[in-house]
Amino acid sequence: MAEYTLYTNPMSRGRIARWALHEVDARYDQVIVEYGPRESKPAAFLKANPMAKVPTLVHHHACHDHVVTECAAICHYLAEMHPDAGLLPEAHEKADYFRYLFFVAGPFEQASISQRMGWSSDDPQAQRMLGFGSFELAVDALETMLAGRDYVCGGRFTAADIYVGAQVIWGVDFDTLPRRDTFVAYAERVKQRVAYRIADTIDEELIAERGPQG
Ligand SMILES: N[C@@H](CCC(=O)N[C@@H](CS)C(=O)NCC(=O)O)C(=O)O
Repeated sequence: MAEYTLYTNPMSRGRIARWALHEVDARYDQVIVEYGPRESKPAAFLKANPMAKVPTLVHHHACHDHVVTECAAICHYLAEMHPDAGLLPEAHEKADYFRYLFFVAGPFEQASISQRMGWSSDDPQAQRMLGFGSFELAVDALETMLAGRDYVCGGRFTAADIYVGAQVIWGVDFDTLPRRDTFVAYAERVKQRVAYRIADTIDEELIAERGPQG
């Protein structure tokens, strides 16, 4: 058995977890989980993740199985489990690392999804309660945070760039983010990662093999 089992679907956020697995050069088995009713999904997957969401990562570690869900957590967990990959932040990088990782996984993702669903409010009181304020505020904040630096922590790629990078790549490629120079340049930069290209190719080939259902 490989060290990890990745429950994923090629048309899902599971692509982020696959990218992270390749960044740390981990051995993993994949289980493709089809979209559909809960009852149609593998029992082991449902047991591992009561949310029935992909990606779900199971780490077969020293006679125990450890389940990790949430893409951002998976990126950081793999960086912790494989420190030689050099994806963990140094002490002086930790503030940016955790700030950006949590900002993008929380408020920024909520802002993007809300925008896609057409959920927004101009009411200042509602915006005070919403963790992301408004889509425009979250996008402007991310642009300011990424401006003038190559990566989340400055000049060096870390595990935070897998998650933040995937969100920005998605936003630029699918026009869910405004095409601002900072976003386009950052997306192009992180796409140059060898691990990104390997993982992306695997998922694109799976989509091609599987046909329109992805
Ligand atoms: N917050 C989760 C979101 C996971 C998620 O929503 N996954 C979607 C695919 S991108 C899913 O599994 N949808 C299938 C379903 O809900 O039945 C993460 O970041 O990993």
